[in-house]
Amino acid sequence: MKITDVRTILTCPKQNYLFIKIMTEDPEIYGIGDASMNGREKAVEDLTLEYLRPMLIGMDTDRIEEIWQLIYRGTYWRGGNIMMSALCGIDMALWDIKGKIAGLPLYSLLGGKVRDKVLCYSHVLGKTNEEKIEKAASFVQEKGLKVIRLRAGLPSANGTLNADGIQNTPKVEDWDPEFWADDMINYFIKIRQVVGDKVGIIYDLHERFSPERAIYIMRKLEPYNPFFIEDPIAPDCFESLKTVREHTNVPIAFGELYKSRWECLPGITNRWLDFIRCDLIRIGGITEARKIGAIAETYDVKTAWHGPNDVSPITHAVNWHLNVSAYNFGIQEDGTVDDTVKEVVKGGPVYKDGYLTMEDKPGIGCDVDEEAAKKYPYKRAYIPVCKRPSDNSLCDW
Ligand code: GCO
Ligand code: MG
Repeated sequence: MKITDVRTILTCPKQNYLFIKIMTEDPEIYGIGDASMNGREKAVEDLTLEYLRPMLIGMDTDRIEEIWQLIYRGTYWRGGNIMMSALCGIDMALWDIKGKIAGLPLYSLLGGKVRDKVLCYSHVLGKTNEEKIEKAASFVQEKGLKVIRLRAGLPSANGTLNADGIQNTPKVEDWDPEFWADDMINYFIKIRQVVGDKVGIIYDLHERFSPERAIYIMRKLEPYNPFFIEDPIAPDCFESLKTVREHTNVPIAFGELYKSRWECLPGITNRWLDFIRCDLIRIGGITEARKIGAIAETYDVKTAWHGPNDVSPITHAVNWHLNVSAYNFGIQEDGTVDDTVKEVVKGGPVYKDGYLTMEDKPGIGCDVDEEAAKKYPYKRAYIPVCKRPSDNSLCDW
């Protein structure tokens, strides 16, 4: 089947999302992929329409690997967040088309199911620590979550991420990695006391600490049995990850900022991490996730694909298909999907008692209501920045 058009849908139902829609010779068969990149959506859209669309029209939708390589290698410059996001949108849309033509759900194209449902975790959010402690308890007792996720940061910072108006500059959060490390440790311990020993607790340190501070925190948390500590340090220096690994035995999850298989390699092949948790949109989609997943399986590393609210239900659905069909699946982050988002994007995984399930449909199993999307126009928004209140210096958010 030939590609007849490549279109974009940019919309902001609560968060900005960029979707890529690939049309074929058969008006009934099209594919939709997610190319959302928080804070840079327009750049991805421009690359898609100006440079990728003209070269894709007329190509065969079946040749996903060839198209992936053409965009990745054929660009010559390689990778980068903007290009990999556009590549992901196209890659997902092509897998969606392949599934629709075959009449099979994506997981079936990936080899079929090895499990029936997907263990997941949700974010404990709140404006105060008391509110978060209450939320953690209700997640476990009422929602039946087996694993919950905390994040390092001041409670007052919750809510700075939303695209709640057109912004001209990033919002600023107070943060001081040197000063607040002990508060972060005490917060984790309090939550452990409230939820008991059987509940898994994930702690997202969100690249906020130096290796030395990360080790300090992780060693203090060892007796409290974290499910894993996520992104304790910034991803730029591989030796730092090695140092952290050598000084603590807490399971480590890493990689939501990685942009390729090659960035994942040192952490996986040296076993400096236990869970690889790339964002599918950053790494170029399903085609690349399969390869990273297979390398991880080879080295006894599990997957925990990135799945916050700022990736759309389409990516959540793709994560689900990968998870049910991969032996080395570890756990899935489950971003709560807002009702306005559900009005625009139809389908996606459904939560019940700590697990995610999905109805069988050909392809990825999601669609975008374009009329609904038009009701929520794009709003420029930035990822916030962190500054130390003491001297106004910037640190990792
Ligand atoms: C997570 C992440 C996200 C990021 C967000 C940035 O683990 O879910 O750290 O919440 O902050 O994706 O846009
Ligand atoms: Mg994270």
